[in-house]
Amino acid sequence: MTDRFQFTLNATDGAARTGVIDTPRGQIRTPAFMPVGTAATVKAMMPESVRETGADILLGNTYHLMLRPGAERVDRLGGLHRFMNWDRPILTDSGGFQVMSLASLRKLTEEGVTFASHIDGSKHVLTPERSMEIQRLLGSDIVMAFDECPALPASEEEVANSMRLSMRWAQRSRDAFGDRPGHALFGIMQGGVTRDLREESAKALTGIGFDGYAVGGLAVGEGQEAMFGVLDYAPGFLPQDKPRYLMGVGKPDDIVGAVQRGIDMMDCVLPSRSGRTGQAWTRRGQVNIKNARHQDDPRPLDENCTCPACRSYSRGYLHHVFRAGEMISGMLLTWHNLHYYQELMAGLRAAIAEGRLDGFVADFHAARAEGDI
Ligand code: PRF
Ligand code: ZN
Repeated sequence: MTDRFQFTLNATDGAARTGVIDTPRGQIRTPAFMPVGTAATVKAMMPESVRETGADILLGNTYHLMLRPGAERVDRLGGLHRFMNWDRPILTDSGGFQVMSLASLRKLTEEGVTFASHIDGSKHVLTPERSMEIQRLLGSDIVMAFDECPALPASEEEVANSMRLSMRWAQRSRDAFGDRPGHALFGIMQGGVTRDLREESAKALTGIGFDGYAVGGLAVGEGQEAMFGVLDYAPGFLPQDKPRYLMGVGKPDDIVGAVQRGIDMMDCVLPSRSGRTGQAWTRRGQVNIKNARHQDDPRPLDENCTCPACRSYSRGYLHHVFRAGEMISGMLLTWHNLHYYQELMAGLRAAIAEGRLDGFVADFHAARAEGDI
């Protein structure tokens, strides 16, 4: 175990990379998928079970935890790792993106953003300095710079002004974070779908200097083709020797495409959220367990999956507990979905290490084209 934060690149295949991030709380194998534990829990999962699916790191949220139960309270209770009983690495998002999508009465200034809580309407302020303080109180291992992300489509001028504000906030985040051995600070690239703005943003961030770099501002309404268009060049603007994190992505085919284009880390609520709404993700695509075609089906969701839902339960049972509104429905489907996502990441890592990513991706798409059996 290391007392430092360090990224080691082990192999590349085309633009794709595989490696390891060493942290004092353990290793993160890349490409990595981070399950989302917004409110200090990956919903419907025990932390031990999340680990069993193969996750090396979770994502937590500044915005939610500052509102409830409060960052100072989490600190008094021993920090986020102890609070939620997850002793491995945690990355925390910085809050600005969630303010824009969840809070009301938002007011954006050079200083930061004021807003009303989506929980009780109480008034709050987030600045780069306060976001760094909250993420320190939580005990986050990977801290995200405070940024702003415009919803697309937006005018190029809006995207440029927003990106430049985020770059000034990135400098303030860097200054406020200071020097914290064993903890990392990641900068966040913005710039929408405009190549020049992405390049300008990358230059600003690399000039400041971060431990890792996120590609923000994607998967916000532009569609997969436009997102891949940006990912064809944006990772290339970032340093080879630092991790690259694509924020809030995505569906399995988004993940595969992003990894092919040089992304090392991702997070998304999709596998956990869709597990609670009766959607399963398998090698053969999406399965809606609500559908009546499953009610007499004795087969598992996926006969090749080794997760508890597939080892011990039929589609007929999974259909029944969903229809009956039983809690085990969300538990089993979330477990399966997280297991499937982590197995996909393990498959991508092995394929890159062995120089056979193209074949792996071809098989991935072929299995999905066959459809659910
Ligand atoms: N910035 C931050 N968090 C994010 C995003 C961003 O641009 C996105 C965009 N997909 C998801 N989460 N701070
Ligand atoms: Zn399964």
